[in-house]
Amino acid sequence: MNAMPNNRQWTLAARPVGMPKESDFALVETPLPALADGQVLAHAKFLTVDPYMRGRISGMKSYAKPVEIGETMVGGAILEVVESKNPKFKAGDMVDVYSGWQEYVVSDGGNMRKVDTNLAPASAYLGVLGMPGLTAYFGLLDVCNPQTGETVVVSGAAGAVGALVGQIAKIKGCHVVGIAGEDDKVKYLTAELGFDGAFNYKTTDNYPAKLKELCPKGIDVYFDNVGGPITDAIFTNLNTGARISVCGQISQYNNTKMEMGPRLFGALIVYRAKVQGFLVSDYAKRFTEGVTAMAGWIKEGKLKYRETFVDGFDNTPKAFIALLNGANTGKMLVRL
Ligand code: NAP
Ligand code: FER
Repeated sequence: MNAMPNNRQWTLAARPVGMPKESDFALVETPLPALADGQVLAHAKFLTVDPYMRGRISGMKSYAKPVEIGETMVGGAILEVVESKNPKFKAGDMVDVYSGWQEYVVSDGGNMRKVDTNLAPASAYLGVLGMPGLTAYFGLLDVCNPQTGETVVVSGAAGAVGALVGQIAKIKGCHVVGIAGEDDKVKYLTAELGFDGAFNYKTTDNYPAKLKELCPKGIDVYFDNVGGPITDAIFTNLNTGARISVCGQISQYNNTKMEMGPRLFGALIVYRAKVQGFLVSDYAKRFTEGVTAMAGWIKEGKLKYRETFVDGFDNTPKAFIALLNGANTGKMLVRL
């Protein structure tokens, strides 16, 4: 047997206050156990950094257990099998594992799912064909049921989830407007992804007026990735029977004090609107349906996706912080 390499892991060193800092994470090196019969050794090729990780390190009570100080950061990854003593896997297989911020995994294979690299490049299974893609698919179609001719607005529109939400809404024949934080992202949405309109929330003063201009028939569906003042503005331009899918609230994740905004629930009465939060994991039984649909649209050229790569395992905390600062277009990934 070959000598086992050392593993390296990014652990949580301190609970961040506000925007996370690199010093909130610590790199540790640990030896790997010798491979036993039935086990697989795999090496990470892509790690995903996602906004929900901010919640996991906050220590607040939520839908999932927090990462404790000293524990390895959680998260999805695509790994390549290096050595296998398990008949179900062979060297070279690409596998999807929820193994977190570490370079190597030794496993009995129970937590490893082979990915089909003939269907899509391996990294796509952390984005368009993975958790963010399924979030877009079910959070839009199941929660909001958008109809042909309706107006759909999505915030966080140039990110992993948002860029897919807008394109799925276009596939469904909707008028689609995206909100993002850079002029290049706004251009990407309208020039490359076929959004009907988009604006930069960082350089636009009057969100309600901009929404009225870009949504002349009012808003039927709002897919909320961000919360805060952008979401407040949506309530000024709703149509009767509007549906709002609350996917994320990233504008609030680094707050050290609860933000107090306008109280807008009156609009829900006036417009008989529905607001629903959801977790992608609520749809676990239907993931195959979602992946099949998304893969089909990619093949037909109806669904495009981008990835922003940060190279090097050592840069994983940097990539996470950059994601929270909006450095990504499409899915933010670490490439090893
Ligand atoms: P993403 O959009 O690829 O990346 C995060 C983006 O958020 C950044 O690129 C940045 O873009 C934007 N952002 C950062 N601070 C902001 C602020 N103060 N106001 C407005 N936008 C801000 O991330 P993602 O993976 O696709 O996730 C998008 C949202 O979906 C997140 O809120 C996440 O928590 C949520 N989510 C929920 C579920 C679920 O099951 N409910 C599953 C997956 C994701 P700009 O340049 O545009 O600012
Ligand atoms: C999950 C449910 C929700 C999950 C991630 C999320 C990694 C993300 C939630 C968010 O960004 O708010 O099972 O698995």
